[in-house]
Amino acid sequence: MENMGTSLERIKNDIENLSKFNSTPEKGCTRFSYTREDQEVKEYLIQIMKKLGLKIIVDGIGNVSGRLEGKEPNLPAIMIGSHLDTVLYGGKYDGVVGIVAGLELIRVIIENDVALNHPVQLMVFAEEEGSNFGVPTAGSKAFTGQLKLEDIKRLKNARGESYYDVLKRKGLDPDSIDKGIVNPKSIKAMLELHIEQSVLLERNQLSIGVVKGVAGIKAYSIELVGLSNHAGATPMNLRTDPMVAAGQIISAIPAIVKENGLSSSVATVGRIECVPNIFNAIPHSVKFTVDIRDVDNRAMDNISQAVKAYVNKVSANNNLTFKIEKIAVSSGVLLSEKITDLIEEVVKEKNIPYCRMNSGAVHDAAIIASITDVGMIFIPSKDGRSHVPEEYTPYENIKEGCDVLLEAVLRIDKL
Ligand code: HGY
Ligand code: MN
Ligand code: MN
Repeated sequence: MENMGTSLERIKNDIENLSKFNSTPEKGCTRFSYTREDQEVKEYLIQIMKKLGLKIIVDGIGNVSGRLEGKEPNLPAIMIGSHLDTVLYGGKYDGVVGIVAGLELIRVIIENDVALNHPVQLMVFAEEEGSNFGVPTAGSKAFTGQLKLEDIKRLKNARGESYYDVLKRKGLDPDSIDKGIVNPKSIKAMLELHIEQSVLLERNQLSIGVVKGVAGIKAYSIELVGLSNHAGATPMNLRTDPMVAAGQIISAIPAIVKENGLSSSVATVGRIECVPNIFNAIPHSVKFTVDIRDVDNRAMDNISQAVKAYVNKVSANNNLTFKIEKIAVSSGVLLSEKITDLIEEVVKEKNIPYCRMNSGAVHDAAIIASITDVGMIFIPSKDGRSHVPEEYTPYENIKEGCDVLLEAVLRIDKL
């Protein structure tokens, strides 16, 4: 099986075809879970998987799995997982390369009559980006029992629709979510190939990242409430202005991260809303998000405590009331040493320049790591860009990642 490899042509075709399911073709790639584009891309993929003879299951939250039986169907499955949903105006590689890699390695296994012992299961996790309901990795959290039916009934999108109602409207069966929780014994290991989404591999001329740990996330929505008033007639000393306070807090975030976190810690204010948001009135309220990440959970805790304390202090100094709501929380995790060492062996034998590294982005792999051995393989991102239309990874790098993934699966099958 030495010279068995994946096909660059098919990988390229798959990625180009999948990226056509896009609601903003004029600007990057947008494919939110539970939209027409998401439904069509999954139907397109399911057709391909059916032609390959895979057994298809779509669960209550919209995770799609395609299963290739092995010689011993009762053995736990080797899972290849990632996502097809995107952020607004995202790129065409985030998540997609992991799905295409799984599809391609299944094709190679079939056409070379490789009789694996274990089943291979390709998983398309729903709502990894959290673009609808603000919960990243919602699909893999439901798959592992970390997101329950009562959460689905509670969570609402920007239009006030409950997650439950959206799933029902899409013809899914949210009432079956709790029954769809995976039995950890049914999975041997999980692998995810993903673009790095930062600069380390490119800057060091490396082709593969062997991921040691995946960052967790603590994301909050912070609302400051003051007293709206006339922008011209209200003297500066008589104002209760939430916008000024928001500016003080937002500009203090980098220093708070530096003082309370590690060099790997990051925090981002990505969204801000103002009411009534007109140029000639002092705002009534300002609401903004703070997204804190690190592999190290203590660092994330320290930063989030410090942010909350500072919001409290600035609000008191400005006579404001405030509200802090949790948007998303998941722990930073270290991935399986056994699988990470196996991936490193493959990369070394193929003489590919690589490094061991952490992921600053959150991934489904981190959620599945709570129930089985997980490994992640990174490939370079041009200029380190991602979650933007400019996101790009050369097809040669994607194929190289697919070949490493294929070899890793063949070796895990022998463990
Ligand atoms: O936000 C993230 O880290 C991931 O892309 N969902
Ligand atoms: Mn991703
Ligand atoms: Mn992403």
